[in-house]
Amino acid sequence: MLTKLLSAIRSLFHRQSSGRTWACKTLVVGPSQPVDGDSVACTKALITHLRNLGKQAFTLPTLHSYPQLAWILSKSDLHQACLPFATPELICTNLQDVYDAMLSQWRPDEIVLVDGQIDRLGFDRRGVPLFTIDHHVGSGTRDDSKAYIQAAPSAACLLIQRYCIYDPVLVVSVLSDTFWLRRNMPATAIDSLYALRKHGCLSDEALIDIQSKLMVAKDPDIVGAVRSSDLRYDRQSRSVFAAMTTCDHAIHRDVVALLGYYFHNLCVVRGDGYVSFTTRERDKSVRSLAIACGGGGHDHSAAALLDSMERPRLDELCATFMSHFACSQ
Ligand SMILES: [Mn+2]
Repeated sequence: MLTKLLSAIRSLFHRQSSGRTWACKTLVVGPSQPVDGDSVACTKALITHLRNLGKQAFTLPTLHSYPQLAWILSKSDLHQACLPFATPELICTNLQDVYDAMLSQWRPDEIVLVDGQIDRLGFDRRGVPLFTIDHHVGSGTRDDSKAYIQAAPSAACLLIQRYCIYDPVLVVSVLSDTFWLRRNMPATAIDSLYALRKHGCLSDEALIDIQSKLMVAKDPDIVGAVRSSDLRYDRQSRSVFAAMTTCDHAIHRDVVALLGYYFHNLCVVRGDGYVSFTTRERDKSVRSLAIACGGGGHDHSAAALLDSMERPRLDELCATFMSHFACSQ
């Protein structure tokens, strides 16, 4: 009885304390890398939410983007001081230059970083305070004045469940990070989709529309990229190692998706050294592989940036990766 009462009080307190006092002027950004459906859609939803509260909110251009996400952010989401630095796709080459130019005209009270942590911000804040909302819990969970970091299917689920932000664009986040409700806490993700639905933000038409925007025709260069990769695989352990020659982010992501149809365990190195690890083995984790290369991530999906793309380094990485899964049969 007492336990029940305590838990009811705790839950009431939690609900009361989850309301956050947002700053008057907020810069909302995702991590500099990777830019994905979760970070972009959360950025958009948070900007809209803050503006609806009568506050000023902007974001910066990103270092890259994907065509299927191009409809989410528009010029009006950027401060006008940033526009000369951004392409029509709202991409820039140097976040620091854009940020500094913005500061000369508009200084935010706070930066809110969604879907990544401070080491991924990608620019010097010049003393502006930072608040982080993230669902990557490799370095632990947090709930204090500087960060809200809890396990969740996507950062959007934290915006929905904790901050009561209901925006249909957050469906993009949920679908992206759960691989369309296939992985990464997919049933938990349904709670967030249901919350959107309950608050009148998710109609059948909206869900169909968002899914069709996310489904773009595949680039035939994906096939070429696989063919020109240094491809090594082990049928026994269902693992594939691929070192790509291209640095193209979209091609890399689609090569990972394509190889995922044939293999359970993937290590795919992009031409610039960015390496992603994924596994479908329930009892295996790739996080330690990424951490060993200076990166991090989730149990079933993690990434790092290699210090070298020289042959011996790739051989070493391939050997480590293959042996990690060698006994998984
Ligand atoms: Mn995410």
